[in-house]
Amino acid sequence: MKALIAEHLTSGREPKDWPKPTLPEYAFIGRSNVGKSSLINMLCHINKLARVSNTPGRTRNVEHFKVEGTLSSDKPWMLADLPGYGFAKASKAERAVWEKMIQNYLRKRESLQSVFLLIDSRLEPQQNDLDMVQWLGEEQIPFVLVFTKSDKLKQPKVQSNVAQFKRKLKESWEALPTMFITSSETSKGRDELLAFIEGVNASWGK
Ligand SMILES: Nc1nc2c(ncn2[C@@H]2O[C@H](COP(=O)(O)OP(=O)(O)OP(=O)(O)O)[C@@H](O)[C@H]2O)c(=O)[nH]1
Ligand SMILES: [Mg+2]
Repeated sequence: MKALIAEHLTSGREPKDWPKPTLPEYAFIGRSNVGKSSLINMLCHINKLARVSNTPGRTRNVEHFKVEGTLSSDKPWMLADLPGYGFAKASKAERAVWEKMIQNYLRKRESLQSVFLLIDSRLEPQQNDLDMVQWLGEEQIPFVLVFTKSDKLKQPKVQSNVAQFKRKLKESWEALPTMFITSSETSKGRDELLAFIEGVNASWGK
C-alpha cells in the first residue's frame, strides 16, 4: 500500500481564506463530535493532522488539507474539515454564524466533488442529520453517508441503525445515497472511502 502524504493548508471562514480550487475536493460534515476530524486522520494515517477533541465544537473554521495519493494512485486532492452542526452548548448567534459558513462553503466551493455526511452509527436517525440530507438533496450537492464509530457497538446493531436510517430516507427520496460504515479506531471503511475518492479523482478535469 502507498503512503499518503497529507498537509494542513489553511484555516478560514471565507472564500478568500481558502486555497485556490485547483484540486478535486471532499468535505467532511456532520454533527459536532460525530468523528469528522478522527476520520480525516484515519484516512491519511496521521494522528494529529486534524484536531480531535472530547470537547464538541472544536473545529470552528473550514480547515483545508492537501493529500497526495489514494490506494493505487498518487494524484493529489483536497479535503475540508468543517465545524459540526447541532452543538448544543454554542450560543444561538454562534450557531447561526457556523451554519451560514457551512452553507456558504457547500454552495460556493466550485471544486467540491462530494460531501461526506457523517452519521453516528450508535444513534437512531437524528432530525438534524435528516434535515441536512434534505438540504443537500434540494441544493443538488453530491454527497455520500458515512456511518462512524462502528467499533463502539455490535455489528447487528450497526446494521439495524443503518437500515432504520435508510427507511427514513425512503419516505422522501427514491434513490438512496452511497453509504459507508467506518471506524477510526479500527480503520474499517478506509479502503472503501479511498477507492471512492480515487474513482472521482479519475474523472477530475475530464
Ligand atoms: N471509538 C471510537 N471513537 C471515535 C471514533 N471517531 C471519533 N471518536 C471519538 O469521538 C470524539 C470526537 O471526535 P472528533 O473527531 O473530534 O469529532 P468531530 O466531528 O471532528 O467534532 P467537532 O470538530 O467538535 O465537530 C473523540 O473523543 C474521538 O476519539 C471511532 O471511530 N471510534
Ligand atoms: Mg472536528
